[in-house]
Amino acid sequence: MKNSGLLIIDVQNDFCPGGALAVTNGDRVIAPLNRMAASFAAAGLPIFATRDWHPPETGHFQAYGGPWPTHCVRDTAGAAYHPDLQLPESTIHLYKGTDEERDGYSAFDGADQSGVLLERLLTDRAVTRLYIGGLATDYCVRASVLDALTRSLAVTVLTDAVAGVDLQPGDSERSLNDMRVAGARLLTVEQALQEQDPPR
Ligand code: VGL
Ligand code: ZN
Repeated sequence: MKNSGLLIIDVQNDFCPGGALAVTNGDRVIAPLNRMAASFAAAGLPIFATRDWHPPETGHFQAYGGPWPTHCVRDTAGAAYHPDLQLPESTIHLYKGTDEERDGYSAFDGADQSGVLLERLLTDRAVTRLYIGGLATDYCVRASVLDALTRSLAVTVLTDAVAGVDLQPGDSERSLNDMRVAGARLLTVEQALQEQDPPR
């Protein structure tokens, strides 16, 4: 598991049942991610968690010509992590979608509170393998996985720890297939935790 990192994407109130842009069963990702995060923390491995963190006025929102209802406005309850998500003390927190002009789907658009980009945070910790879960399969998870593969990182998508928007039926399935074809492995959290020596 050396050189591995866990990347938890956008497990926020607005993407969970009852939220402004609720993903069907979005909260199903929480228990497997809590399990994975506890295991990574116990092994001393880095954990990164992103929040979609939009300005109140952005071209990302329907009110300003974009595709989405208003969601995850910075510093609002909707943008907070879901209360059941248990992030270890060591978690590195990232903010994404902060620019008014860009959707900022990918975690690689994200930076920590000092503005240090994810790519740099990974390099500093010699992370070459990412385990990725969160919301939503067909947008931010997909974009983040494909960006990670482009940067020559080894990627495992945690299939029981993702859920999708599915604006068109089948979008999540097609996205998972795109990620696999691009080089990602698809494993459940249980399978990932069982592995002794993951391949590069
Ligand atoms: C997301 C739609 C809009 C995501 C973010 O986190 O996947 N989807 N903003
Ligand atoms: Zn968004």
